[in-house]
Amino acid sequence: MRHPWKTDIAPSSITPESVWQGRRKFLRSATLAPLAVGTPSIALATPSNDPIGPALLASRNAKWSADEPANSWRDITSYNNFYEFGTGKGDPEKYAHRMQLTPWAVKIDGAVRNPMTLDTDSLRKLAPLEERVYRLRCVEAWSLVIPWIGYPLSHLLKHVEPTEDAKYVVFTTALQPDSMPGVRQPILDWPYVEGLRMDEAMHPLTLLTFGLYGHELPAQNGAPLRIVIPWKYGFKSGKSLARIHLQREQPTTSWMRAAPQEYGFYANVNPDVPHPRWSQATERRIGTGFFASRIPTQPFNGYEKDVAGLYRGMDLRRNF
Ligand SMILES: Nc1nc2c(c(=O)[nH]1)N[C@H]1C(S)=C(S)[C@@H](COP(=O)(O)O)O[C@H]1N2
Ligand SMILES: [Mo]
Repeated sequence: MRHPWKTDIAPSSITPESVWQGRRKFLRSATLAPLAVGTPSIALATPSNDPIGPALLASRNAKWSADEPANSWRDITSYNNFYEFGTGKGDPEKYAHRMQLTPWAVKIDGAVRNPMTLDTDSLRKLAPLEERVYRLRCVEAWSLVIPWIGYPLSHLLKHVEPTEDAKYVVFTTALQPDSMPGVRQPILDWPYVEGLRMDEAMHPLTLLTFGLYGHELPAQNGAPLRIVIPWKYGFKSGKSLARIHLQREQPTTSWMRAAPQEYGFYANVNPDVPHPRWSQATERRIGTGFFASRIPTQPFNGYEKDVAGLYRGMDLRRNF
């Protein structure tokens, strides 16, 4: 099936550097053709479309990968939300490299038998890395398809041995006022805080993420590690994690605190429940050009059969 938003070729099951390199060469030589047949012109031939940064390799997990072409490296790393660095889509690419990434420590504590503080390397080595192509649907009604690299958060949570009191997981992300121009503005109550119910956090789709496209995460995508929950609006997927805290009570997240009528705790992608100020029925796939048609948004962002069971019996209009 051809998608009008096709901007890359589905990677093979294993994606060593050389494979990506070869694929990009192919794309560069292939970019002249689409213009001739009238499909949208996409900025694939720019040097900045080459992945940069240290390599991070992983085998493709086909079971948990979307059968759709991924967005280009350029799209994924230049159109970002990371309000600590400003509210413009280009601000994270411009400023996030100022973040101090070493040393980095994530504190995992609260309702666990084995609290610990781990550096990036120890966290990365805790379980085998997988490449997973996930759709990312922003609450602003645009979307990307991203080949992430990581492992299910459940591996880390089991490692710290949750107690009976562990009903919710709270993610607190990094706060570095000296390198984050955005936190001088009171847009959110910094640091950025997100959360999941324990069963959501333990779900095999919930990915502790260290890289994308065969490379370590660029700063603007949440280096050195972030969480990715593909069936929820993008704001649930906190970047640059500093603390993972397990507790009995449902936390108040940054977006709930800022606008409780607009952003709920669950934030499952739902085309039938509009945001108070706009529809969620369709989305714009980034990289397809301004005149490309919008595509229908799927319940739970297309992961309905995998996750709908988590919400059986819940009123999803009330628990938005
Ligand atoms: N710490 C932090 N995490 C964040 C955000 C943010 O502003 N700060 N923005 C969120 C939003 S709204 C989205 S859509 C995704 C975007 O992830 P991406 O830029 O890697 O595509 O990150 C989420 N994680
Ligand atoms: Mo978002």
